[in-house]
Amino acid sequence: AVTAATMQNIKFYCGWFCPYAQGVWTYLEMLSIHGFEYIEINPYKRRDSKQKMSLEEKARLYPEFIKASPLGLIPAIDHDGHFVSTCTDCMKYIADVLDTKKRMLNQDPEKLWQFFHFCQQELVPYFYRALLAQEKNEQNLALQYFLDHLHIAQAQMLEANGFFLGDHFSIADLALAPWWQRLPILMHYRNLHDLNKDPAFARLHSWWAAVSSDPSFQKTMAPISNLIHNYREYANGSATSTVAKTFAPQKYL
Ligand SMILES: N[C@@H](CCC(=O)N[C@@H](CS)C(=O)NCC(=O)O)C(=O)O
Repeated sequence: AVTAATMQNIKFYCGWFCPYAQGVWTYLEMLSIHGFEYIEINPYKRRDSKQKMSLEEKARLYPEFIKASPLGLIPAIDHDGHFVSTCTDCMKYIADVLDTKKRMLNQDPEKLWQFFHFCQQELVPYFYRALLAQEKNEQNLALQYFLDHLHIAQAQMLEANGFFLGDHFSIADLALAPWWQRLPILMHYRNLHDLNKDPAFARLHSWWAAVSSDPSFQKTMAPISNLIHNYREYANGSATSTVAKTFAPQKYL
């Protein structure tokens, strides 16, 4: 069984700015009584940049991290020599192995994972496409798709108020929360209107009120002004990171 003591054997490779890592971090905070080892990794060439660092360079700077994450991406976990990387696999590992009381699941975990994958695979890409696109009409198209997917997301919530499950935080919430927190980035660089004031997103307002008042999630929230600065190379088209390549807008629109 996983006890508080074995939680202490977790090395969590994270980055303060990384939304993929943030969901995993929140989950670990929720389960942890005596803590885990938080290891800050900057996978880019410079501080606050989005310039790709070669794998060789990462392996030289962070040899232990590369063992846990062979592609050199955060988040990653080293649990007593058991290595897990990518946001989804880390979440699954925590849910299966560490969340012994299944605090973040319910009787129907399949529905939660479905929503999780919908957010990760369908919705989140438009956040990046809107930010990465340099042409105005590509930006606007991506923003429109992003809003369409947010509408679908809120329609899928299982209860009328609060978290995805109503009164209970779950993995479903963690798939969307880091990007909703980052909406001001799209407001700053892409003129997105304030969705927190848009009555079309009333269900998500109630959801965000619940998520953003949770102490575990709050621990992981970077100041938005720091995030806006950190994301500027996505917005000005100079980013060379994996995310920038994966969501290069011309490939998708
Ligand atoms: N598909 C990965 C994405 C993770 C990711 O792209 N993380 C970024 C930071 S937000 C990273 O480590 N980038 C380093 C790089 O591009 O080399 C996941 O789901 O975990």
